[in-house]
Amino acid sequence: MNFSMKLREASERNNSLLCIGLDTDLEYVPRKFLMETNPIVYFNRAIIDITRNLVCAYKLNLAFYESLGIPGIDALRRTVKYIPKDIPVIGDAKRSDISNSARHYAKALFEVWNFDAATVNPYMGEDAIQPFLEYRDKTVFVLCLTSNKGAEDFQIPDKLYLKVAHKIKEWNVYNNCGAVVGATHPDQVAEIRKAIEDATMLVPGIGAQKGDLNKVVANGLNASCEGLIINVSRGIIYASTGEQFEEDIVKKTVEYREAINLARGQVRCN
Ligand code: OMP
Repeated sequence: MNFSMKLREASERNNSLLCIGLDTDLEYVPRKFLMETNPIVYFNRAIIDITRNLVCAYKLNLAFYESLGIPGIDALRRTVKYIPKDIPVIGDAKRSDISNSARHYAKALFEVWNFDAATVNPYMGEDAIQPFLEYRDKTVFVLCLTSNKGAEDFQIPDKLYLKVAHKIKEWNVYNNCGAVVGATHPDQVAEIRKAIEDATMLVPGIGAQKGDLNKVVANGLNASCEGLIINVSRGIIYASTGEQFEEDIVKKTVEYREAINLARGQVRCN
């Protein structure tokens, strides 16, 4: 099943546009897992067990795993394997390179790690993205307007993000190209939605980065009231490190899912 179909089914089944970012940092893993040989694996599994009926996707940022060396790589592999097959998994590595190298990055993300989607950087242009797009059953999320302050350096002047958005529309021939847009730019979300039409938008920046959830939902849904994946990482997985961490994480996840659905309910759809 391709990414889009998997996403739609998971989203409908769980009534959710919420993606949990498994950006797991050993420093915040509850003490009870620290006895395990690879605590991140067991913490991630616990999160997946309690949230699998509440999300439309999971996203793993590879930095958190690669930075731990071989145990991190092992944790990445075992976490992706543990996620139920009917929930899409996004590999967030923000890759791209000359096409000969990009082919290998794409192979690693899609064939070795088995991600259903990946994030890529558009700075090197079309031939650096093309090897990812060739995997038609996967989805490629192109950084369009990032959530960080540095977006002001290149992306915002002259509205470079809009140029990227138009390219995403052009590259979305096989319905497998979407945009990453930070929730810290809720007004630009509307402009980008117009430019990419019905393509899927991955929106990080809710929670710890204080993006505007209501505006993002109002401005980011496509004409069918879909096409939006809202990622929360720290705001959920570090909701608590205490004994009751499972309850706290479920509570936070439900809160975010309901807040998104409430905002979605206010939007008139086709
Ligand atoms: P929290 O701020 O903890 O919710 O994490 C946000 C996640 O989204 C991290 O994995 C970031 O690397 C990622 N992200 C952004 O925060 N901003 C962006 O503009 C793009 C991404 C991303 O591509 O996912």
